[in-house]
Amino acid sequence: MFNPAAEALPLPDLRALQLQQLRDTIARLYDRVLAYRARFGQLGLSADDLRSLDDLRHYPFTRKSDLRDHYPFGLFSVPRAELRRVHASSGTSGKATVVGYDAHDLDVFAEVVARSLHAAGVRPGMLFHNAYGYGLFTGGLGVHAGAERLGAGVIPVSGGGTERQVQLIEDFEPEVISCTPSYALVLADALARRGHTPQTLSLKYAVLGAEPWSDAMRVEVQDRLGVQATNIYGLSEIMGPGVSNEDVTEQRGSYLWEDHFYPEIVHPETGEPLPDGEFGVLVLTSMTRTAMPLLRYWTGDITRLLPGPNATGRTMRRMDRIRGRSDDMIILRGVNVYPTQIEAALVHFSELQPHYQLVLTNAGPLDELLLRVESTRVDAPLQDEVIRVLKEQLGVTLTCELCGPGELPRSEGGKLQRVVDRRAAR
Ligand code: ADP
Ligand code: K
Repeated sequence: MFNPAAEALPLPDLRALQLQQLRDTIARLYDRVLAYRARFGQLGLSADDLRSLDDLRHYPFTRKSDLRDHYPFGLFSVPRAELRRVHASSGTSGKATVVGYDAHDLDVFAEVVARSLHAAGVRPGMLFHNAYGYGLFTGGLGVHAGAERLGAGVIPVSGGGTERQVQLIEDFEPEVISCTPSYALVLADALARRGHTPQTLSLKYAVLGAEPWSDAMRVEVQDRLGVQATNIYGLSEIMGPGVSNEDVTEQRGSYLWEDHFYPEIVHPETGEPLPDGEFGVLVLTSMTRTAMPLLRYWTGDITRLLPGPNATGRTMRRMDRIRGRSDDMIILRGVNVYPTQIEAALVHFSELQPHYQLVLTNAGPLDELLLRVESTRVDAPLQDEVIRVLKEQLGVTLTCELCGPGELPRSEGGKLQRVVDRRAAR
């Protein structure tokens, strides 16, 4: 463990700490964030109404739309001069979801990532090839700071440029790689083309996340890169990567750092809390965040909590892999995008009609997204322009097929299925 005192805190102490921290968070939101004060006021709630952890169910959820409504800094609870970093969720333009960190938040961020990486097998002195994207996306800088905190030597490669990545892996011989699972397979292909086998590669550990993946994919990555791979989970609204991570000795569910993030699983329709072990929407409260704590944030991610004894000595609960989402968000190479964002970007083209379909496939190692859209002009230059604009505005790489008017299915009264998922299970 990176921090045994915290990770193995006796359960009664952990629950008492959570209750105190939740009360402090509610009081802080009431005092400092107008939007929360108004909501609590309407419901007649204050921090004093949280007498047990069970009382949390009476408090309102926070949703992604709340961040958009208060864009950019409306939910922050510190003056802007105290900010030390700002991130924005990937794949969004215009009213992105913006998150802020003060010095204390960055300290906690590095701590939870360091715990995550330690659980993943990373140790001081190892070289760490970080292929998560740097920039507004939390992945690159978040993992970077945590790896440094742990005492690893970080190679800040960022995403893309596969041939260069391969060259750096050959030359620097890192023990650890961190990226999305789909990109790990792209790198495995490229390394194999250069004649590498798992035995000739220096890599020992892979820390993979930012998008859903399966145990079958884990086996493939492990076999082809000669690594042990663990699942890192997180989201910018709560912190970034490192909200939870699997232990490499178990590879069975990601430990949630419950002294900072309070987890609940709720029913996707009713919002009622569900017991440990049942699948539902993961709802998280960031209890120690000072620049932007969020109460009961609706992640949209479907999973379950795995309580009970484990061999690692930690008292914190694990969460299972993400099974899917309660909304229509698509995750493409780690980048989040909603169909409505694509729709909004298409408005710029006078030739395009509001009839479109999004087809997800996975014939190769990566998920691919095909946009089929009706157009009064069907030619290659327009097709390329659509692809370019979507890449520029949303950060997503997709292919485009222009169709003649009337070629795509129309709604027959019910909800039109915009996203057609043709991905095979891995
Ligand atoms: P991140 O930088 O962690 O990807 P974002 O805020 O851009 O943060 O995206 C968060 C979303 O990405 C999560 O709500 C979830 O849907 C998805 N995600 C992150 N990590 C994983 C993971 N390990 N497995 C499945 N989905 C993940
Ligand atoms: K993501």
